[in-house]
Amino acid sequence: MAIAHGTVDPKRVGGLIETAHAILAGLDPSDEMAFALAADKLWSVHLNDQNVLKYDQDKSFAAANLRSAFNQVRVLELADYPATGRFVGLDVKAMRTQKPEVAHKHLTNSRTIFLTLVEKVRTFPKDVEAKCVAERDYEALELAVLEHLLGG
Ligand SMILES: [Mn+2]
Repeated sequence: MAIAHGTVDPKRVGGLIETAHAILAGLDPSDEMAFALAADKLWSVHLNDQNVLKYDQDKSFAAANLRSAFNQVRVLELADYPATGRFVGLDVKAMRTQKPEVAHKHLTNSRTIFLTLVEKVRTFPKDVEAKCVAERDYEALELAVLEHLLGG
């Protein structure tokens, strides 16, 4: 993304960021999405999850790191991503030992959690966020986010 504007035809350069691939590269998925959004180069996302450095797990969205998932949804929501006309995709796969009749649940579970997190982002108290930032009390902000995610 950083060198896109140095190419012959920058408008043809963009990217799709997958949660798990960012984690496997040692990166923070929401930071990468925000960076690409800032350059209007986030052409799509594949939301899923990954538990540390092992094979490309493509776990259900938020299954390994709920906070990271919240952060990803937050950057997409704050950027009004749907207004770009681009799509949020899920790249999740069934666990191999599951019975066929439940092997599709990773899709509906990921969608459910995504939509729940959209509501969590939209209902996070903006006054609390503004106060914490104004006072540079980021520990209070962390606690407020965690309590919000826990339903408090
Ligand atoms: Mn993957």
